[in-house]
Amino acid sequence: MSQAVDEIKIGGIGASRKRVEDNRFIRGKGNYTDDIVLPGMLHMEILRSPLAHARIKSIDASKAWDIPGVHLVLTGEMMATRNLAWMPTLSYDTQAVLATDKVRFQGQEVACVIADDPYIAKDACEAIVVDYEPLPVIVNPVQAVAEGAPVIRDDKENQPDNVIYDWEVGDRDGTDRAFASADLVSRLELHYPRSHPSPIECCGSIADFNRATSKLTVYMTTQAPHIIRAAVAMVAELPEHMIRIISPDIGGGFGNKVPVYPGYVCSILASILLERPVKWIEDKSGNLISTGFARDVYLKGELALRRDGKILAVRMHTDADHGAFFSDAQPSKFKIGLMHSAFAAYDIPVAHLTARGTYSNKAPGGVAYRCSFRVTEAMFFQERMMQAAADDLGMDQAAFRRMNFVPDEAFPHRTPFGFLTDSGQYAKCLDVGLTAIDYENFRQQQAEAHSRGRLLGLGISTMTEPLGAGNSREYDILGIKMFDSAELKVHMTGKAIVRTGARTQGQGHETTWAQIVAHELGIPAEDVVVEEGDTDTAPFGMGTYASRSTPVAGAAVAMVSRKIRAKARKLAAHLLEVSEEDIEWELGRFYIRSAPDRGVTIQECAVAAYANMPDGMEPGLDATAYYDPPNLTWPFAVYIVTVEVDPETGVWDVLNMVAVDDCGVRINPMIVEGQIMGGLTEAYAMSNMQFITFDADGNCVGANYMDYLLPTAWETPGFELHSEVVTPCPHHPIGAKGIGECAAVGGPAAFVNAVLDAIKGTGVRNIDMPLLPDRVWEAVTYRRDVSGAPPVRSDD
Ligand code: MCN
Ligand code: CUM
Repeated sequence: MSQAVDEIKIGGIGASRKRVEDNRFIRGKGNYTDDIVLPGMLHMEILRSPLAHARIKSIDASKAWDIPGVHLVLTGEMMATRNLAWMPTLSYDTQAVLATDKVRFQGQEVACVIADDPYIAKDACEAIVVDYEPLPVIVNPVQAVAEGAPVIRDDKENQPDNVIYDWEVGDRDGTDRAFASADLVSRLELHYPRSHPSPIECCGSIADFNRATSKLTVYMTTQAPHIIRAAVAMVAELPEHMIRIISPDIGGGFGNKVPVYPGYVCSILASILLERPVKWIEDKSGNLISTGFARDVYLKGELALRRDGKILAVRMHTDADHGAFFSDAQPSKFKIGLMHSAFAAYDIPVAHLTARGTYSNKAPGGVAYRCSFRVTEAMFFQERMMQAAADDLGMDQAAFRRMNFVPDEAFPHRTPFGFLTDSGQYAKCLDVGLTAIDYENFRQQQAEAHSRGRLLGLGISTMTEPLGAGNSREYDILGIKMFDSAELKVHMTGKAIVRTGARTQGQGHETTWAQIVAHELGIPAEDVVVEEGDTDTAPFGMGTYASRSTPVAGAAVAMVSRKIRAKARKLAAHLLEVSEEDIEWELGRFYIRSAPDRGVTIQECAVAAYANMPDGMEPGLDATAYYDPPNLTWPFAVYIVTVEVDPETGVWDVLNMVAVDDCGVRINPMIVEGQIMGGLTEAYAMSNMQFITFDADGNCVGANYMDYLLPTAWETPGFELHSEVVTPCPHHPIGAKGIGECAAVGGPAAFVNAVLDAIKGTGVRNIDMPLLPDRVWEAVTYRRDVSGAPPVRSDD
């Protein structure tokens, strides 16, 4: 009889183990960057530009220097003397650290003050006099390429205009031919607005340079500590072993904490100059106005259709507004990130995408906010186009999607843009969703309600998205290949510590990595601590974003556990006095094949590794694994929403929302559900209330929580989650796919499609997000599309 330990009881894979990190978080015992106090620490504040585009004629900081308690005032001019006024971006552009020649967006960093406390520093910032000469402002791509537009990046040689790139992918001629043979062409144009991650904790850093040891330690809010170390080594020209980046507890990242911000750089330089620790903690408005934004992409899309509903080809053009600096933090060689992952769920013979990127007088950023490098806009465009096409064909929404899905037996499937999707059961997921929402019944209710003047609508979004960069063949950041790592040390008592190159920000890695160890070794999860985020102790890895932790670092945790198991097997053979070939494994225990009662536990093997190893064996039981995934993982999701729209006010309410997610094997089902609910809440926010926009002068609308709306539990609708469909990832050691972003990526289209379905009779094809009541009202009342593109009127 088997004596294996019970996997669920020890908190292995499939156990909804409570999050161990919450023990400290709910007791107020988290350790965030702002909680850290170092002896002799000074405080830094940033002076930001009030104007979106202006030449700097002069900066007079003399009054700031005179304020008691001020230790240093940094300006662009001083940074320039150290070659630090500009820094390289992850997209091979340059970005101003502190402005020298011009300011290029409202909120741009102009100067920093370092003082005894943050209040003195803030007052001193206000004492700095900057003489600006205003310049014409650009807030959208049309203005950026207009005749006579001011050149925003006149600092760059070979930059005669505001175009950053013109890029294309796919088969242009083949697509043209398919369009020529189509029965029908469906077209859609829309804008995905700027949105913002808005984690509870803003960005911040404490730089601590020790002249005696030459070591620089930086505590900071980063999702990718090792990448920051590499960047600091390059920019500050310090050797790597003299740089230690520590990312303590993070109060939410959502992509906001991937980029390198001027505040980090300035605090580091200030600490080097002053030889004291310097803390910078961003305030909320500073975060909203200047931090790495997301989206701001315009789409022109076309589907070539056969009369029976078969999609023959896709043509897309996107215009991306990147703001003042091209600083997309994305690791692909594709200029527009993974935009061309669009339509991966559908079996489409041929496609072509053109993309143009332009500068504007807006904060830089581009790919943050719960998205794998523009997958969010890709899937939104896809699912909005799918709805428009089904309507143009007069076909049922669900049937149109189903007939075009990649069928189960077609995997691995090469998409028309060249991605290789791994596995899935798309039609089955859709069926689960349709049953859950009671589709046929709702369509009847909808028709009845319509006859009485009530507007009910149903929106569907079905998509697969690429999560988990890289593989190293195709993905790199500044030349560093995308892979990840895990180190596992099993102590003599059989307790263990696992460290990875990822960095949790709320996703629960401290809980789930221990579950993978439990699954592989039978060591109870509670006997395994997880540590991440310190470059002096963690193995080299690329950090947490793009839902890559489970696909890459999580895979490394499984692989390193297997290395440990291989060594433990040798120890077991020694302890049992048989040869290794006679040994079998069951969870938590090795035994002799011919005598199953005679066995040793993994804990007994651990003791032996330190106390009773065979002659010639290296003592100890620890190992490191680097994992280079063969492919991205491709989870699939179905989101279905029903709404009622009030035509008198434009207000819409969610009646029901159903989510069917297939992310392969779920390590911790409860955490996965938490990820989905959080993502759906953000999807609801983006579709309903949340955006950052600009008036014609480049003033940012949305730089405070009066304008930038966050949904609370009160506004957020209920979600019904389904986990019936599990298609293991064929190339992942435990069959898991990423889940962290699916709901935020696929969710928005379901909400928007539902509202447009409710007002279908009006002939309106598009209302740009967020679907604020006044926009919906305008669409219904005047029977016209409503654009959300900036500039907005400043009194809006
Ligand atoms: N998980 C699982 N089974 C799976 C897949 C994942 O149990 N099949 C678990 C993982 O072990 C992990 C969590 O779910 O604990 C998320 O895993 P994964 O999908 O690998 O995503 P990452 O850990 O890489 O997290 C990144 C992702 C991104 S890119 C954004 S943005 C986002 C998101 O996570 N930011 C978040 N979710 C967030 N959740 C919180 N609370 N805070 C953020 O900042
Ligand atoms: Cu683009 S947000 Mo997440 O990948 O950190």
